[in-house]
Amino acid sequence: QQQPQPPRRGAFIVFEGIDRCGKSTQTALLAASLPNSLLRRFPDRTTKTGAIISSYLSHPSSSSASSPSAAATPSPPLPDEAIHLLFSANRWESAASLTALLRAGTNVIVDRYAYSGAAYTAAKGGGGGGGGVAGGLGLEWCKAPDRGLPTPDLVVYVDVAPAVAAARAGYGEERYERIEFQEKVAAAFAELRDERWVVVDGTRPVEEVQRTIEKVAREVVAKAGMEPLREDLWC
Ligand code: DGP
Ligand code: NA
Ligand code: NA
Repeated sequence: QQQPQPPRRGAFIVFEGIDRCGKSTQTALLAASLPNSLLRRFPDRTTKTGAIISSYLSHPSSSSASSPSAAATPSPPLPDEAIHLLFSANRWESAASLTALLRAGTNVIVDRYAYSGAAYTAAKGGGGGGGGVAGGLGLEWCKAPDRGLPTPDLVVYVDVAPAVAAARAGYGEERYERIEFQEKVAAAFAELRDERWVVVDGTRPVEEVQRTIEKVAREVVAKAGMEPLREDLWC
């Protein structure tokens, strides 16, 4: 008599891109069309680290402590290094549950991951990280805290020029939404690209982008069950 087979593992699909590239629309469409899938996003603003991150993002600069409504003993602004580690911690908080879902056979789609983590902080450190800076906010320093996270099977990079994204509704509401900064983020993303990335043109019509992504995602889902799940991002 045959033992029941363990479920095929699910595929781990990450979406990345600059602000207002259309990722959130596309992750939702893929989650709706891909069987047995679930959508998560980072930062996960529902956890304790997420609440600090959300407050940080909603302030245009670090001057919130000087607002009239601030407490008598305002907390000092978060240094770039500290908020970087909180974003990473926010991903580590979910790592075990993501892994469990994948092992149970669920396809996990995430809106942003460690690539955003490295790209957004490296952009503060003076560019795309190509300068070979090892310390400070250089790209290698930025990647370090996320090393060893679950490794995606596919990274969908939704490519939109910063000037095009800036013309979209709602732009400028959050801290990082400035064109010059987004140019640096895009340059840092380009440094992070590897063989698991697929770049899609985010300026095409929504349904066309969706079809392109769904086709690639279905191929990756079909193959994912044949490879072990890796927990060795950037190792
Ligand atoms: P979103 O909810 O996808 O719009 O992301 C919020 C903002 O935070 C967006 O500007 C991208 C940025 N972001 C996402 N993840 C990280 C991260 O790990 N580190 C930093 N510094 N910024 C991040
Ligand atoms: Na945003
Ligand atoms: Na978004």
